[in-house]
Amino acid sequence: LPPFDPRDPLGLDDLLSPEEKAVRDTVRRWAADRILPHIAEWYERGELPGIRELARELGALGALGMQLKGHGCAGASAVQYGLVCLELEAADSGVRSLVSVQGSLAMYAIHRFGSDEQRERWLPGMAKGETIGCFGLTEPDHGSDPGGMRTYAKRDGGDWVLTGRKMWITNGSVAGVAVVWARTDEGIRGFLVPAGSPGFSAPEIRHKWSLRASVTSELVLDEVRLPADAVLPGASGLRGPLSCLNHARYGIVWGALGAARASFEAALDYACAREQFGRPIGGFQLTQAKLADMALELHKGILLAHHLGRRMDAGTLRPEQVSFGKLNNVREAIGICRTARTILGANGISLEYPVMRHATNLESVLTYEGTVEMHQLVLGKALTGVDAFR
Ligand code: TGC
Ligand code: FAD
Repeated sequence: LPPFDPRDPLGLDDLLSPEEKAVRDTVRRWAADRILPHIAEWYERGELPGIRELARELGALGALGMQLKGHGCAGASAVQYGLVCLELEAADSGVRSLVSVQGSLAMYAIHRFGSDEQRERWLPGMAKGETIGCFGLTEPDHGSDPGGMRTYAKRDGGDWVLTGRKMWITNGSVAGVAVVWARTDEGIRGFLVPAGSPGFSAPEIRHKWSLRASVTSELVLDEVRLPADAVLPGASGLRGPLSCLNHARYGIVWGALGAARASFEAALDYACAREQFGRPIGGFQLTQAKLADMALELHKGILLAHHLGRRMDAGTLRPEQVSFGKLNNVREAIGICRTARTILGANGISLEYPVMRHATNLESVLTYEGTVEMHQLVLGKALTGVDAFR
């Protein structure tokens, strides 16, 4: 029998092809080199310095819009994309967020719903990380209920004129292009708003206690005049943005487990080294119970992510199944991080160790891309046939 590996107790590596392992290992090395040595300092400062350079490096790795085909995108599998999300979030959720929003939200929207001209104009530079994108759906008064959005676009001759506000928008202040969803006379439509458009600004939101190494912004649209071809021709109705969310939520199904894995491994190492009452705390039954339960949920989560990834690659993944994965894996991941924190005792609250940073990051991940409650209601509706949202 192969030996038991505490870092892969179920032997889940066997599920991966050599190519998938190569992608994973490349990104893991990049994160170890470029993110891990600095992340505690960046987190404390509440910044992601060098974000443009990091984006270009991620582009060179093929991580931006990596599942998309053509226009300079890597055309990778869903499982490869998932592995990249996991490795990036094992470093920090902020870096995974940068990649999720760029690839799964902004680029995906343009790739799926854009015209040929829009794809050619934006996607090659975005795949290289030369242009950063953001995705503006949430508003100050409409988060879980984006269908109630107030931002509106009205036609004026051949132009569109956009007015409104978006809130909590990842990458907003550094984006060269914002995908903005707005109400029109024809229902909800998506618009490509280049940075620098008169009337458009993206002030950064400060004083966050989560996702501190991530740029989060407000988008202000004050009669922003755009040409007729700024609208995404293929998207009409809430189905457009929600389709993009399926893709980003799928990445989070994997990503959250990266934060959990890093916290589990920190706790395991600590439990084996730290002594109290004359022996390693990992020798106490209560600590072992915690470690065993953490390992169960971490690796069950990875199995679930694999299953959903194979379904996505086969074209059979349903949105309800994405909700299943996002709800389960983020909720279990934050539980693992919180338990890891208890094993580290006082050190658990220090930025010297990654667990508190991961736990506080996951507070955002629990909320964005659909809160726990939204995914419970999606599943509740699928199970019972009754819509309990309103
Ligand atoms: P409802 O009436 O159910 O649906 C309206 C239309 O949309 C279709 N639809 C979907 N299509 C594709 N994928 C899905 N998952 C879909 N869910 C619904 C539906 O079939 C319908 O189409 P049609 O053609 O019949 O009109 O809509 P509702 O108003 O009842 O809302 C449903 C609900 C609550 C599930 C939805 O609004 C929702 O998911 N709310 C949560 C909002 C959310 O997740 N926001 C995320 C913003 S982006 C973000 O957080 C980025 S953070 C990223 C990072 O930094 O990593
Ligand atoms: P609300 O919708 O006000 O919800 C508050 C609480 O009420 C939640 O617990 C919710 O589950 C509950 N609730 C609401 N309705 C119901 C109901 N019917 N039944 C039961 N409970 C209910 N958005 C973007 O568009 N783009 C981004 O790039 C982006 N990045 C983000 C980055 C960060 C760091 C954060 C924190 C958020 C980001 N968001 C982004 C916004 C995010 O998607 C929203 O915060 C999320 O959808 C929830 O909306 P809300 O905060 O307005 O909460």
